[in-house]
Amino acid sequence: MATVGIVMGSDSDMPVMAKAAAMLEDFGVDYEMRIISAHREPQELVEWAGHAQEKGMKVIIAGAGMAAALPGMCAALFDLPVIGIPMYSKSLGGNDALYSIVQMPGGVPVATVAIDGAKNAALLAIEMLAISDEGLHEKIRAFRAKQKADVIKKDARLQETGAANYSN
Ligand code: RP5
Repeated sequence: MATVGIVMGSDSDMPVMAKAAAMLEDFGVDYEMRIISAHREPQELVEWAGHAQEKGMKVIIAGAGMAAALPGMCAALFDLPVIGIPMYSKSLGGNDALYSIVQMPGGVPVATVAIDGAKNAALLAIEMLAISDEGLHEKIRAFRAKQKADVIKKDARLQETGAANYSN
């Protein structure tokens, strides 16, 4: 049983999608990761997304590029939250996928994150699950506190070294 489904349209999406998987692992959230192309193998997508809920999935993270049908098709087949990640592409810079994914017709939402925004997609999925999981909510609080402490440290170093000597 996996709580989150991660699906991508091609293995060329893997460098980005791996970041979502890594974040879920950091938070101890189970996931199932698949490569399923909406355009190249539609029946396989119907089979997977149509049965995702039976397999325990509460959220699907779907990443795709170009004429990105995958997140929208997942939302058509799965009536719990779907988070879409538009992939950067050389020809149109990811705007093609962004527009495809964000412009869903009323009634079938996809929560769309930034182009290549796999980290935030995973965090959003974790926050959705944390609504009914106090242990996970506590991990989010700790994550944000560390994030804040890291920025404070960087600012302190900047004040100490000055702009000319600051390197990140
Ligand atoms: C989309 O087409 C995939 O999600 C990928 O981002 C893009 C290109 O796929 P490949 O030609 O690299 O397989 O379906």
